[in-house]
Amino acid sequence: MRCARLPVRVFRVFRGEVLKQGAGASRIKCLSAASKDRYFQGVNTLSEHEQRGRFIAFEGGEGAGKSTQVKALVARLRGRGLEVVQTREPGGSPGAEALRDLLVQGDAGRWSALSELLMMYAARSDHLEKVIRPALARGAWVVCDRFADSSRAYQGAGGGVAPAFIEQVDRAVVADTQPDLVIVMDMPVEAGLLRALSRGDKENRFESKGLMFHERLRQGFLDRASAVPDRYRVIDAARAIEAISVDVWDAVHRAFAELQAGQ
Ligand code: ATM
Repeated sequence: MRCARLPVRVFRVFRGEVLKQGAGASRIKCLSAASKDRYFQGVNTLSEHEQRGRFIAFEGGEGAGKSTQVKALVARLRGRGLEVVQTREPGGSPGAEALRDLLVQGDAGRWSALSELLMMYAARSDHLEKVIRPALARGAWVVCDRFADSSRAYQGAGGGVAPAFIEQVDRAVVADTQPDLVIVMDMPVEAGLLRALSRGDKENRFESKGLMFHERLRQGFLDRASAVPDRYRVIDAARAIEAISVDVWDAVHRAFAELQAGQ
């Protein structure tokens, strides 16, 4: 349920002013029920992404080819004349990139899953404040290589942090800035790990966590996708790059009505 753009009056209300009844009423019908309730209560706490840009996240295990597909999608959206911010997690802002270095390098046991979760969300908080929310607020599309479902999968399903705690942190940090669409790139764990390890880079802390860990997180992504099917698409990533790109575009095209105009 999406609203292309709300009038300036409504945006000012979002910034903390009390709502004048009737302002932007023609658009209220395209907001979520919870947002409508808040709107009519007089204080608009609508998220910026609900009102403005579009937010797409790519998720998946190691070696699933996310980065290649992110680049291809960004190029395609830009080809439509859209402003697109390509970003990634952990990272995406200078502060979050500094945390990334701590998170992805070193021994597998360097951080507990709980410490990782808190650092991931600290990085995410900075990324949201400095990059994602400003981009969405000006109407840009944001395409992010990993987002909060990686925390659910790696620190939750893989690392054993309680899902209820993750959701509590997520509500505080991500709040309403949830992705509009999550593309889960799925492939067998062993093939993905072989691909990732063959890259031989120094960001290999998570790769070294063992097969069972990666099996659990793969299942974590799939469980999440079936729990929230309207915002998730699972794509078979064990295929040629071009075939995957076709499916990614199909998923994006179907999810956003504005892309269908003139097609
Ligand atoms: P990329 O390699 O996809 O850039 O991601 C870096 C690592 O960060 C990735 N594992 N590896 N390799 C998964 C991990 N990660 C988490 O564990 N939790 C998170 O919330 C995020 C965003 C990433």
